[in-house]
Amino acid sequence: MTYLHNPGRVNNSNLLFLFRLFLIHHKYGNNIEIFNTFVAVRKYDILKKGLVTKSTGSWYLVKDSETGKIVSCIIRGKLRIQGIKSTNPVAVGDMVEYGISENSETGVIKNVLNRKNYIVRKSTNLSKQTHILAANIDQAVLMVTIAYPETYTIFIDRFLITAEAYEIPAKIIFNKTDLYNEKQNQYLNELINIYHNIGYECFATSVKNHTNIDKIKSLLKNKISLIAGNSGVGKSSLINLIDSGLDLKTSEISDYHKSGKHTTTFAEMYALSIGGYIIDTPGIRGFGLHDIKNEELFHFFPEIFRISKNCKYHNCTHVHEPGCAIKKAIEEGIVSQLRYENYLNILFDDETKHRL
Ligand SMILES: Nc1nc2c(ncn2[C@@H]2O[C@H](COP(=O)(O)OP(=O)(O)OP(=O)(O)O)[C@@H](O)[C@H]2O)c(=O)[nH]1
Ligand SMILES: [Mg+2]
Ligand SMILES: [Zn+2]
Repeated sequence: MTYLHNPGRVNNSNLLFLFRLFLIHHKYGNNIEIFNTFVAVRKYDILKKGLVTKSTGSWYLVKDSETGKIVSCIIRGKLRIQGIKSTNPVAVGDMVEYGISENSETGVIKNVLNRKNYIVRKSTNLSKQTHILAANIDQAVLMVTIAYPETYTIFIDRFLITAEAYEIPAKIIFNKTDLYNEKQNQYLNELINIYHNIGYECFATSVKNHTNIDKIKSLLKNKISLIAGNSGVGKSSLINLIDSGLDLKTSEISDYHKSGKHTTTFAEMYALSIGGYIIDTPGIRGFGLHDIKNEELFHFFPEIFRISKNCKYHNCTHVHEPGCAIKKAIEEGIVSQLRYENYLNILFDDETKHRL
């Protein structure tokens, strides 16, 4: 196509640059700081490494790997990462390369380095796009409550499936034990028994009465942990108690709905004085299970997976097949009925599979 070589035409890369300037202007308005940053980075291409500690979708806080200084950054252009279709290209916990000019306060993220792992939650829209909650984490801690608000076990199981799928060790904290009546305590013990037997470490805490907080401190020490759970279960309150230097916003749950108010709105990573980092996340309703095929779902229920080797058919889905070892294990009380019901619910619930 000869016209591309016409010397009178505007150079393509300059056009692209101008177009990007236009987009930046459209997104951030007349912010001269961002304009300068954008132009300078393009010119000098100085790249530094840093850790993303906060992401709002349009702004990011990056902790410089060398100086430890926190720099606020924007993204330049489109970042394509490991073929994941996600609504957010950069997540808390990501290691990034960013550029910043000498006299600027704002940097530009240019690359996201390879992720060790990541955990996703369902997107707010109905598309199959995922939202990455956090990346490069050592463990995922799920905080749940038997009441005020009640966390449903299907939510717990979806979280555990997600963690299994991404090979991230998962732990469960049952909080607000100070509020439980006898019946609720009985249910608490039942659940702890079920999840502990599968191999998940469980903790029963009261942030209010400081019960078992020392155990949580040892759990979090020197690790990068994600803390997730429904709104109002006490995630931010726990972090405040563990590290009195942090002062995260918390709020009473609504009496009427007995549910949280989504006080934490963006995932943010905090350095703990005991060593390690914790990522506080907004209360979420569910976790995405996008990549999991129905016939593979049981792989992410470790107790079902272990026993499935004894099923008569190697491709047994543990629903109707004769000679199913899982059915037998449920009768014998080795596999919990509750877990199996959640397995079936997730297996057959196509509608909520990507959305719950
Ligand atoms: N009784 C009792 N209340 C608690 C406990 N832990 C937290 N709370 C209260 O529960 C409410 C919600 O706590 P938050 O820490 O804001 O909850 P969150 O999980 O961070 O909620 P989101 O940020 O909305 O996701 C606050 O009023 C806390 O004081 C507990 O162990 N016992
Ligand atoms: Mg919170
Ligand atoms: Zn089977």
